Amino acid sequence: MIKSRICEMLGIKYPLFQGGMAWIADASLAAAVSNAGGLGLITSVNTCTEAVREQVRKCREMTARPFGVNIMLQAPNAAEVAAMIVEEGVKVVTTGAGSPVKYMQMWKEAGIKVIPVVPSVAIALKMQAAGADAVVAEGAESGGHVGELHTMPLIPQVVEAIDIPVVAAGGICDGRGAAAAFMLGADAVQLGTRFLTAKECNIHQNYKDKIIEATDISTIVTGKSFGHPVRSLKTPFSKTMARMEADPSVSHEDVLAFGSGALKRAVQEGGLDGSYMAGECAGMVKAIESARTIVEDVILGAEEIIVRVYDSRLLINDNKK
Ligand code: TUI
Repeated sequence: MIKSRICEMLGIKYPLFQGGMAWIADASLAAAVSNAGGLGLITSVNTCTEAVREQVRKCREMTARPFGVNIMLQAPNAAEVAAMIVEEGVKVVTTGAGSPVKYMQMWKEAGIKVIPVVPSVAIALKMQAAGADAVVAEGAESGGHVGELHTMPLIPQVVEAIDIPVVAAGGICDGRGAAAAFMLGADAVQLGTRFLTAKECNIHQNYKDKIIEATDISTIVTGKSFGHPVRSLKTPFSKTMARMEADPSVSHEDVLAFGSGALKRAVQEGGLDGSYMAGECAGMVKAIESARTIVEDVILGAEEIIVRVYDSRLLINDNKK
């Protein structure tokens, strides 16, 4: 069975995290992933901090296994959620879209395992020096807010630069991707897009349908020119945003205002004015499945591939004799 030092560190069965997707990752999804042996994560992006607290309490009722909270550091209530997770005795925190250094001491004193999402080697080194327990290195294949580097060159460079465990994210959605990530030196994998169609994922049915209908070229990155690169499904809405961004007569503020609240609308209303954030592997997601089926498919699939590659290498060696 695939195990790594991250399983021991967090007390999880499989080295697999579910991404803490903004507006999406709730107690229902996080508990289902944790119950399946992975690490479920609850997003801090909700109507208010008390709503996040409620999700944490609900998740604790739904699973006895470890789970965590993902804090989106650009959200206005990030500091409040940072304190709330200490009050609630949450054991694992992942962070995104910024540096969590100012919360690190508080979290470490509370015995929380801190796992920042990083888009580069320089930020991974900074997080290790600040006392992070592990990092999630996220390639630009992922959905939502993305960095510049892609997973294939990002993971080995981060693995080489730091000593703490590395969780690979971005473009991983099945056993093949997970096996590749382990080959690159990752200690675990994180999946977001694949969990969008989980039975326990409470997004609008239109969002799930769009993921299942997606092909290899169905995503687009908008907002790069003004420092807010976001990957989402190509829709008339995201294409309009891209056109606005390319139009010199439209200010960046106007583009941002156009996109404001659009992820929440997609998740809750499933309408034409939504931003359907998704990673490049949306084209590989073909069914509504339980979180348990997804977790087992990815981990057992990776295991099968790794064993097959190992066996075939032995075979080549045998043939040489
Ligand atoms: O955060 C994410 N992905 C997200 S956040 C999000 S919410 C949103 N809603 C509406 C519009 C835009 C976003 C949707 N998707 N991924 C983790 C991630 N973190 N990717 C890149 C980073 C990152 C970037 C810079 C982490 C750290 C960093 O700098 C740290 C430093 O030291 O400055």
